[in-house]
Amino acid sequence: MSDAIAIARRRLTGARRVAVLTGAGISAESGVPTFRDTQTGLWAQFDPMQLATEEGFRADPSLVWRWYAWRRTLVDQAQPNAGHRALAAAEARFERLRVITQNVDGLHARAGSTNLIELHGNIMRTICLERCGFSQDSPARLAPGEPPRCPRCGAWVRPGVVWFGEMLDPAALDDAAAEAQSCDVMLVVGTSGLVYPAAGLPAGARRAGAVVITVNPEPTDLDELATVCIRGKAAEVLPPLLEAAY
Ligand code: BV8
Ligand code: ZN
Repeated sequence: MSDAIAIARRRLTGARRVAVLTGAGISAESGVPTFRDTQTGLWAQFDPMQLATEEGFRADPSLVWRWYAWRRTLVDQAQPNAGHRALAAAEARFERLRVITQNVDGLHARAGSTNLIELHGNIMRTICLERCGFSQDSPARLAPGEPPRCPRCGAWVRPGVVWFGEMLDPAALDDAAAEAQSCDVMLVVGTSGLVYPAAGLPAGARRAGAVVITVNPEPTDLDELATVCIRGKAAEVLPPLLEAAY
């Protein structure tokens, strides 16, 4: 067990409240391409920052709908990995362990995490573009179309995710910020830490006196905030890091 994992386990010993910020990296070993990797193959010529915006959708609804439909097929075929499962299992070991994810793939919930904040929404949810209130958890049940029409007001429907330039759900964001402020330890797993406001949470935790532990095979700017940096893959690191010794 790497020294870093041993040191991190010691910092977790006695912790009562643990917050875990996750990004696309935790789902990489489940076969879901990371945001930066999404642009492989036929989508390589598209900038995700353009596709994941309301402007991008209104400019070409069919293109953006097909991009999300493609990502949904990848998520459908994916299974939670040992990293997702270790976090779900660790919920019972601490007074509170809360997962704050940027991922829209729903794999934390499928792994059994119940104490979960999906900051950027869920790709399986579909809502009305004009926000008439229509929302549904599986696009499959909508009338065919690229994109389909809102059964309530006839406008386009869109994925129930937070696009760039759009505010996150204030309640979810406040919840996540409060968790960062009150945790003893924040684990930061599989994120490049480039997208705000999510990327600001580890700094908030550190300012509030928490121990920050990063898990990532690559260095990121967040390592500057970290008490312990574990250079490894989520599904390989999280089980030994979180297995019951407490
Ligand atoms: C907003 C859903 C108010 C959609 C997403 C402050 C400063 C600068 C810019 C801003 C700022 N405040 C706001 C902005 C603008 C913008 C922003 O942050 N831009 C960035 C690019 C500079 N933020 C917003 O627009 C937010 N809204 O602020 O509203 C507002 C409104 C108007 C104007 C101003 C303010 C909305 C942000 C949410 C956007 N939606 N997703 C969809 O998925 O389609 S963001 C999306 O990208 C993901 O959810 C995630 O957040 C991000 C990708 O990051 P990661 O998950 O970290 O993935 P990435 O591929 O980058 O990295 C993967 C990492 O994993 C790597 O480090 C890799 O090494 C590692 N890894 C790989 N394999 C493994 C691994 N780790 C462990 N194990 C492995 N096996
Ligand atoms: Zn509608």
